[in-house]
Amino acid sequence: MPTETPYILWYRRPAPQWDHALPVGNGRLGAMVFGNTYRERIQLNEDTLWSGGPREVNNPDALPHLDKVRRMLFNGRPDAAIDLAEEKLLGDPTRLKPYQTLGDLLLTFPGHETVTDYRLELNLDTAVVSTSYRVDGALFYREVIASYPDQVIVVRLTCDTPGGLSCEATLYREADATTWSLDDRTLVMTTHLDDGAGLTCWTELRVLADGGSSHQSDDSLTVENANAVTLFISANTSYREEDPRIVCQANLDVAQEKEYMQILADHLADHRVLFCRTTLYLGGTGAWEPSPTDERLASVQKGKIDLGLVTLYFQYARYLLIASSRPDPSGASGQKNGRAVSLPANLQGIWNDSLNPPWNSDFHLNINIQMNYWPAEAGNLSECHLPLFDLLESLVVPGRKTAKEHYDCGGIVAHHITDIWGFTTPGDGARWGLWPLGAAWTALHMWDHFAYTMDQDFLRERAYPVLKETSQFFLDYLVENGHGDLVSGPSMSPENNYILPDGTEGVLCMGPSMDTQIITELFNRTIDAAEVLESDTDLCRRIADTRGRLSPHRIGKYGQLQEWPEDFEEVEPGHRHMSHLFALHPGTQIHPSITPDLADAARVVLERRLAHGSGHTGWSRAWVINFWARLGDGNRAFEHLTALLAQSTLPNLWDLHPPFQIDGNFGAASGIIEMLLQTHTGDLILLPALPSVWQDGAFTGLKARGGVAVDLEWRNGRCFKAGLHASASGTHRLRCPEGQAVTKVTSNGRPTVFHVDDQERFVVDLEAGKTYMVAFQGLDI
Ligand code: FUC
Repeated sequence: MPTETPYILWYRRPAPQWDHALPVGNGRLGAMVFGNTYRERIQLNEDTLWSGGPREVNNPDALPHLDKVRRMLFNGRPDAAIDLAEEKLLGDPTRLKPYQTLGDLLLTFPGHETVTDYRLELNLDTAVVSTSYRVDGALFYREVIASYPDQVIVVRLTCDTPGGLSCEATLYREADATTWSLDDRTLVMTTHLDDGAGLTCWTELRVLADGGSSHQSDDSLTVENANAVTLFISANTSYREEDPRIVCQANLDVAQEKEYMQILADHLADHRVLFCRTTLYLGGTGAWEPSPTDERLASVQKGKIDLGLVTLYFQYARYLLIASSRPDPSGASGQKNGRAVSLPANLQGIWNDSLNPPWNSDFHLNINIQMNYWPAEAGNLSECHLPLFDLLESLVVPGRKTAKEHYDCGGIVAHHITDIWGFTTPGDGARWGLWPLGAAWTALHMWDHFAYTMDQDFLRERAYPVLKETSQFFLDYLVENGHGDLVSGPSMSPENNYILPDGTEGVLCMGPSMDTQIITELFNRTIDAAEVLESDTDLCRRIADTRGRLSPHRIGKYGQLQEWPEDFEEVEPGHRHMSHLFALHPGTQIHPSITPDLADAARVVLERRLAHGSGHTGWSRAWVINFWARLGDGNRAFEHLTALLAQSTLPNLWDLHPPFQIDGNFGAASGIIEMLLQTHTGDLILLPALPSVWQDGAFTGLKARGGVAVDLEWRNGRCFKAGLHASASGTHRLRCPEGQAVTKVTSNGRPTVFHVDDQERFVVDLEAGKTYMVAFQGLDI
């Protein structure tokens, strides 16, 4: 079984368009490398470069109309309700301003129009994009890295012929920017967004040539006949820095003093600490294959099964998370003056080449941002989860204000979209935006971070305050539906429409199932957190009472889990959102062995949606993989994983909505983990949904809740051996594939006591800092 597998994306030609180029990133700075030989374009991003600014968005007209909209919905008038909601209940303004491109680094290499031996590659193990080719026999090699320790992007150019390197460099942005040279090695681009009314940005390029000569023009630098050239780029905006120039230049000063090999070594060490925690092998030759990545993908599109491409795709998602979501390097966290100290991956991660990207490349809170983080903990990248919490904490103050002014409630609320400016009101339009569960769903990620790391300080200082205040909002906000149940609303089942018996179409309603499911999960986790912290007994009693009055799951005429409180028909039965399956995934309320009837009803929803064409967007398909995995159906999960690769994946392995949207990459990686290891029920379930094509395989370093990293090798679909690395002490209950039993648990060669409980789970106490080896019986090899 291969242990060292190179995870490499590679191509025989440059990227013909932006969404085929190869991404690098350090969480804050991003770059897309095309790999052109004559005119190279390296498109740049800085994660705070958003249009717009702080503003008042609450609408004083909303509260006086809230009850009226609720009454209309209770009285079966969703058409009137949406009209009034559209007019009165939205924030003002309703639209977000976009996240924008920083611009391009353009490099011209005279004489490199015709080349041989071309290769463009992204090595996931090293986080280096390289381009190599020959011109008249001379070998040219180009590397691009985005260093987290040094906070710079570095482009390194070499050639095996002394003095063979000549190149012209400039910085370009389509609008709001000016580029000029400071001296023959320094180029600056200043940006002032929104025609001078928005953020300012300082981008600086420094070119260090080994040998040869350097010249400047007004807006470019030229190096001639050098042996090697190193280009350093950094950028900062006024979002966090009073003077972005100072911090940008300080970063460049430090980086420039270092040898390139040292910068690279520091970059590798930093990246590999995160990336190399996890390995995955699903059979065959592993991730490696002698053909280029675009050709492998094309073969999968024609029906070939390429298990190595699946492992590559999985590790690529982990790479993308490392590249687009890192906490502040200073160790600071949370928010400062209302601004998030670090920013999470947005709809495009960190990579955007446009001034006006799809959906503003914003933070969508009605599934997309959460999906970005589904693989964060189980994929052993807890640190990369932290920027999401910085963003959430930046919403606390504005979210309190919106809760008060729009709903007259305590606590925190956010709706379906947000930005870097603390947007918490209903936005876009009532049919998308009037959905007050955005903060609640995101707050559940804070609980998950605790559940995987068992970091009680994090729970006390960061997670619990947010869980508590988010729960407090719902204690005030829920209303009785006339049948004794408490319901949310006006809200919706994102973003689906229903049909009333008289043919009227509705989108808003009182008590959509997803809301109840998220609120239940939120209440559960808030109580769990308070119990761990031994605090707020009275509040928890109130939360538990309220939870007991939430409307129950309902099963409709098709045997399906109902999406709305009434058994309505849907306008689009193949809708991409499957919101009412939240309780199955990522929620924890439905599981085949614990709630079999509800699991059957969830399966009916899934079958019906898929029969009507759902899964057509990448993220929707990714969610489907997770659902099938939770239902224990590995073959169906694999079928949709294959469909995602075949129908919704670009040659650079980015997910397609279409257009490019990164959530599907992360959602599918989560699905792959869910097929191999599930811990959401409290048990540690090994191989819960193994497809028949993954009969032999191994992983290392996937994380289980309770602070355990798990290694597993399986053969013929049966567990062969496992390793458990405990970072926290606790009791764990292992479930093996049907018919298998644990025969022995050892630590340091010494047996560890375990017992089998009445549900045939193998119960073992693990001690923090120790590694345990698990042996299985019933392996037929
Ligand atoms: C949700 C989805 C869309 C898209 C957008 C960014 O609103 O319904 O498909 O992913 O987010």
